[in-house]
Amino acid sequence: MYSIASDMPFILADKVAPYAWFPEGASSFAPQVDYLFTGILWICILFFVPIVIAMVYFMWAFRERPGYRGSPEALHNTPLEITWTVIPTAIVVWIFWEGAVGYLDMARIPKGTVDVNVTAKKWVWSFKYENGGENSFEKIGSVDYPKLVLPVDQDIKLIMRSEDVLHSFYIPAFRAKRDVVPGRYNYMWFHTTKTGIYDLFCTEYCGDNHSNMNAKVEVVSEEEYKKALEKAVQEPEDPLERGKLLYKRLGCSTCHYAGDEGANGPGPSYNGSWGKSVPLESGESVPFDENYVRESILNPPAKKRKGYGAASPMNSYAGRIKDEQIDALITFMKSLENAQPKTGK
Ligand code: HEC
Ligand SMILES: [Cu+2]
Repeated sequence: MYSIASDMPFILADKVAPYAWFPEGASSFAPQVDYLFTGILWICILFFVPIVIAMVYFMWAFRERPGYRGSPEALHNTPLEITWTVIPTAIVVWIFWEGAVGYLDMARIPKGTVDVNVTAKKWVWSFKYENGGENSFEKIGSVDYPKLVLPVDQDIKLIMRSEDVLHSFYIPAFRAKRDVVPGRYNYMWFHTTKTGIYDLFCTEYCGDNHSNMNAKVEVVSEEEYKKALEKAVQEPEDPLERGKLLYKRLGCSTCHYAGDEGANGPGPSYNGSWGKSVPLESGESVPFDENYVRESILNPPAKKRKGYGAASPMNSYAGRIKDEQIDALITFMKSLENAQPKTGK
């Protein structure tokens, strides 16, 4: 399992804004969101405190005691009632107005954006750039994060879809959040204002390893972005390197432990599997070889491994994976023939 917990300080520390508990803003939405959030927070405080003080005072002043008789009927005070109707109404209208303006700004996608395709699946984010290249990964601590590279001072449009269940795309530093839905595209946009590395979270509970469905967004200069795009195009020639990359890029690592990385479940570890005999739900056994791996990738329910089969969350990769990519993954699994199972778990 990824040890996200040990990397938590990295995620939470750094850049905490003076108020609003958001990280320091890095998109053009940030000032507006922070302004409204802080405004509403202060309105709440300015109402809450006097109301509670008055409440406690009235409890004491009008308590029942010998010789005290309260008013037999509710009293009426027109100026007071007008005041406490008009002021809150004005405040609510202001909140609505600010909220609506901000919402429209986020909903209206400008022309001339840098477009990135975002795909969510259990439990990995993947990013495809305009030139067809896909994202790389960045190791921080013990965790390999998918990394989305974006140019600074640009309007960015994300075209988002999910391959399985509902996910939600959230970059706190950009104050940008949107659901990612299977069976349709969802769009969002933002304008990057600052270079740096930012957190990206899935904020829709999407199954066992939801809490590991994180990524990093790196905002870089225009030149660095061009370089990153060139690098993003190719998959490595070397089949083993290619297999290692695909293992992460295709999300296998979110369910299968391999080498010394990846999640410890719900899928079996590849370590030491190659060439062994695999017991199936059906009672038969099959050798862990090329054909078994291929079938497991293209049609996972065909041969269910004993003890894993009942509620297997593995989706078929048919139509999403090329034969050479399967070959590369096989090379990767072969290289783990003598790898040790994960210890200490
Ligand atoms: C959402 C979790 C998940 C993802 C993602 C996933 N798998 Fe699996 N995989 C499983 C589970 C659970 C099983 C065991 C049940 C079964 O056989 O269907 C399994 C079984 C397998 C098997 C059979 C292994 C054995 O020991 O019997 C292979 C091979 C495999 N997966 C390869 C892959 C590859 C390659 C990828 C990425 C392209 C991948 N899986 C992505 C969950 C996943
Ligand atoms: Cu998710």
